Parts: sequence; C-alpha cells; structure tokens
Amino acid sequence: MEESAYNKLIHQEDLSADEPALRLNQEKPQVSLSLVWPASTWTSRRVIEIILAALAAVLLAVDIGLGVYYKNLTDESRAVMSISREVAELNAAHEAATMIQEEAQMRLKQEITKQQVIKWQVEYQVKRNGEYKKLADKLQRDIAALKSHIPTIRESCRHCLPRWTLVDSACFFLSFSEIYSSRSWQEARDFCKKHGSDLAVVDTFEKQLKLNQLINIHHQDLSRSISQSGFWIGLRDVDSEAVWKWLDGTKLSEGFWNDGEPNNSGNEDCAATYPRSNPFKGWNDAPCTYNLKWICEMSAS
Ligand code: 2F8
Ligand code: CA
Repeated sequence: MEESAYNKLIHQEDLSADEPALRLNQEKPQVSLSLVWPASTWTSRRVIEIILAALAAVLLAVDIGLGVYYKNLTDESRAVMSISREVAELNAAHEAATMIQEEAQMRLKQEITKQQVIKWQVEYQVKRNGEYKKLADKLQRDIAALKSHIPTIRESCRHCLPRWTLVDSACFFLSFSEIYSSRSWQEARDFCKKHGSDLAVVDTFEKQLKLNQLINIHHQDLSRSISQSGFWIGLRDVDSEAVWKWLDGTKLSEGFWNDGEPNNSGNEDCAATYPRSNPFKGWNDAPCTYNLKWICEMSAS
C-alpha cells in the first residue's frame, strides 16, 4: 500500500513534462532518492557522505595512529621510567659510593697524618738514641777513668796508726826514735807482736825501695856506724844454713843482698836492711843477738 502511494506521487509530479520517459518507467516503478530529492541535493549528500566517510577514515586513522602513538608513548614512558629508576638507583649507588669514597679518603688522610706523626716520632727517637749513645760512650769513658782511680782512692782510704807509715797497703813501724833502744832480733820481734804486728816481710821491690828511702833519710844522722845502722826484718836461716825463710815459712827466692852477703860471718842467721843508695843492695846477715833497730809490719785498717 505504501508502494502504490509512492508511485502515485511520482506519477503526479511527472504529468507535465518528460512523459515518455515516465511511461517507460511505469511498468517498472523504482524507489530512489533521486526520484524523491532534487539532483543537486543528492550530489551534496553524496559529497557529504564521502566527506564524512573520509573524515571517519581519517578519524579512524588518527585514532589508530593515536593508539599506536599512545602505545609507543606508553612503552617509551615505561622505558623512560625504567631508565629513570635505573638512573635514580645509579645516582643512589653513586652517592653511596661517593660517601664511601669520601669516608675512605678521610680515613686515608687520618692514617697518613698518623703515619706522619709516627715517622716524626721515629726520627725523634733515632735522634735521641744517637744522643743517648754518645752519652753512654762518654759515661763509659768516665767510668773507666773513675775506675782507674779506685786503687789510689782505696790506698788513700787506708790508714795506719800514728807513727806508722803506709807502704803498699801495709803499715810499717821503723824504730827511728832514740826512745827505742837497739835490740836483738827476737826482742825486736817481741816488740812488734806486742803492738799487733810482726817483723817486716820485705818480699817486693816496692817495699824494699820505700823502706830504703825512709831509712836513708834517718841515716842522715851519721853519728851511727854503718854496722849499727841496720833494721831487723822477718827473715832468717836458723833452721837450715843458707836456707832463708820469711816468718810465715816461705822460702826466699831472691833477695836484695849487698855484695858478698849473706856471708854468715861468725854465725849470722838473721837478716837486716841497711841504708843504701842502691836499694837492690840493702841486706846483710848479722848475728841474731846483735842489737839493731827494727821494722814492724801490720795490715792497714
Ligand atoms: O864487711 C861485711 C861485714 O861487716 C860486718 O862485719 C865486720 C858485719 N857484722 C855485723 O854487722 C855485726 C857482717 O855481717 C858483714 O858481713
Ligand atoms: Ca854478713
């Protein structure tokens, strides 16, 4: 029913013009916009459709492009974010490494400073050691010098009783004074023993030399004859002739006999020392009963 109305309308519009054409189309009626709207309108619509289609295509393309762009952008963004994270991590690691490096540098600096101080201390100690060594050497020399004085000091520290003379670490008494009369060898020995001593044992040249000097000074009183100028010493050969022994029983090895002595002239068993210029020739043997001066000896206190 709609189709017939539509055809009716078409027929009414074409009554006035183009009738043959319409008649050709009467047997096969067609439904067409061109038939409904003017041609210009149809064209415009087609153009619009084409434009719209083109626009749609463009929009679709843009949309696809934007999608692809967005996808790419998202990937790039992710990559950038990942890189940013990595950069941040690297920066953090760099900062940590920088801190560690700075701390290590600071410790190194402190260690270098400590080492420098230790080096200075070592230099100082080396210098002091050198000074100490010089000081020690000087002290060793001073000690050696002081030690060399010990015998002299020890000797000077020894002392003897009044009128006794210190000779070679022993004290000697020489009966120079006239209050001591000359006496026999035994009486002389008794005197010595009474005073805590004994007749002198002149068993070294040092003793002989010193005692000879002392009796030489005494003999400057020349009123005394040479035979009376002798001093008994602790030496005799009473037990066996010509075997001279000191009071402690020690045999005499060498003596300081005058030339020709001992000669045992008239049984001379006791020895005495006499003032002589040559101390090696100071001794003579005389009769033990002969009266002479004497020399006592005791250890120094
Ligand atoms: O000439 C040496 C001789 O001199 C004196 O005798 C003359 C001595 N006598 C006395 O001293 C007692 C001897 O002993 C001595 O050998
Ligand atoms: Ca004699």
